[in-house]
Amino acid sequence: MTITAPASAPAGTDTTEVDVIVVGAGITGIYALYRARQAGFSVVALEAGSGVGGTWFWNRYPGARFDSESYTYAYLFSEELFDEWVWEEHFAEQPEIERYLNHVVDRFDLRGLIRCNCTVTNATYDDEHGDWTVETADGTRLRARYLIGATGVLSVPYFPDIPGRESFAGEQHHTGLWPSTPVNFAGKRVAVIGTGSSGVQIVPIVARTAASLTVYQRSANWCTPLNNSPISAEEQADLRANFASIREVLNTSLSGFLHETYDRATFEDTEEERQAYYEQMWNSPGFGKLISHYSDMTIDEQANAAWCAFIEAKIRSIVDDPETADMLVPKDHRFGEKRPPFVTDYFETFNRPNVSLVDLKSTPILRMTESGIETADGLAEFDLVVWATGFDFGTGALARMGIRGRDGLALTDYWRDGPKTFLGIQAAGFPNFFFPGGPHAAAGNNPRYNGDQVDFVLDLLIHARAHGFDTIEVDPAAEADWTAMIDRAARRAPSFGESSYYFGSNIPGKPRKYLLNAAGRPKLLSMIEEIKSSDFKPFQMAPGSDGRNRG
Ligand code: NA7
Repeated sequence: MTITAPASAPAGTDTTEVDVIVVGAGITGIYALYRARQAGFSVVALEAGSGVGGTWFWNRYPGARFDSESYTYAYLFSEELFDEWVWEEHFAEQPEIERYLNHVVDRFDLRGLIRCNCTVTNATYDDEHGDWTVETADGTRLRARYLIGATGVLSVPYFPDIPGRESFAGEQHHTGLWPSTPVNFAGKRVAVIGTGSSGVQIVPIVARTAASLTVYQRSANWCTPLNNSPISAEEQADLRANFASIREVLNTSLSGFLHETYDRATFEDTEEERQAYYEQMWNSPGFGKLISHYSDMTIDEQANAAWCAFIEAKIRSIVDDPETADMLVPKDHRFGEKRPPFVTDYFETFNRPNVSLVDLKSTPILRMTESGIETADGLAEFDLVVWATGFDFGTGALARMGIRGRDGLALTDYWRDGPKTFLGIQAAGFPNFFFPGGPHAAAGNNPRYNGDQVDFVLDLLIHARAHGFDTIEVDPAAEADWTAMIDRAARRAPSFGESSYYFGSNIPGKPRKYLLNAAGRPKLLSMIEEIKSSDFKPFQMAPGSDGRNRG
């Protein structure tokens, strides 16, 4: 094999050459690093943060937690790891998740291969040698045969372009860039802008100690209870005893969850049976409300409306003030059309005397001033503003890496009208560059399908090495077919509305293209199997001119 990889070369040096560079040390990047090292490739991971964890490093705001069950989101490649890690709650909170990911890094001796505080600014493909040169913000240059961008889909925080944002004299933090030093809300006048999954998680926590909390809501969301609970010793024992069957279900299920699908349609039940089932759904944990629901809930308008009416009644029964309750009922989309947030005490929080809600559709933010936020209703003064305004989803991080492929082609130019990919893994014209966990993969429990993609990328690399090939590049026709399939599947799936960030609609000027894969994980998995049995036919592989990597 080629060269050894010093994990901490001095800034500005030009010495590191490895088989594989992984960008990002989040869940996908850590797994890619593990798999590449295990396969015998020399590998280094570059991470912009000062610690590992990716999403679970940056989103350290109070209340941040999984809404997939902890043990279904965790790694499944090692039964020993699964056995020894004791998750405290069915839906773990950020500090526990960060501890877990650090444990994995140390447990598998990966820390020495990770360079933190290392932001990639440019990555250029060298046509002659068939490898990549990567440059980081401090001027360090590294070379690798293969580049794996494991930069995540929700990793570039979005700040709305509100005039005067910089002039605000108080504290302001984005949920996706939360500081590691404690943020104190006690006795402060706090504003939270945004009511997606992050906003609705932080709101109840802030309300507990803030002098006042004003929630700025542009669109209400169909929030339902997370129904979190501690994992009992008995449940722990069951999880361990059933590792093999849990892994089997997670590796083969539609969207990577343990929740079972339900085969009854909404109006096959009587009104009474239906209300009882809705009540059961309301009290069930997390994504069960999407996966174990009536089979037609997301696809039939009346079925969806019946479930929404049930949630609306719940909101109105929980929230004391009818005007506030009305504002909290979504009017512009159906359940499942956007990514549904799961909450703990969210609606109840609006009964507190220190909490108020502002409807941004009727009174948009005009500007920020030194002392607060101004709408048509006047200026509200704050000590602290929380931006829970989301991310440049899907393509944001890859677009900021300065990637240039064959003949200097910039990825941002190639994707000007939206991403073109094959399996959400590679783009034509960008040989030896892979982006598991990027756009066009699947939808569901992210680590599961991202893991499928990492495994497939490693299969490709191992195949190429075994046959003396140095370059791997997807056939443009295969890429065109996959990209057309993504567009068709998105149009066919009536539950997906263009109001969702899944279409890039939250970022002004971004092309409205579906950024996930509505055909889901089964399509991804069946394609992977087909390709493996065809000896990786959709990929063109060739020896390099220098043969450097063929050891
Ligand atoms: P989301 O789900 O994108 O939510 C962002 C929120 O910010 C949402 O309520 C937006 O309102 C609001 N927003 C966005 N732009 C503005 C402007 N200009 N003014 C006011 N409000 C705005 O991000 P999250 O961080 O909550 O969740 C992201 C993912 O993390 C989530 O899906 C989970 O996977 C975990 P809108 O609804 O667009 O009207």
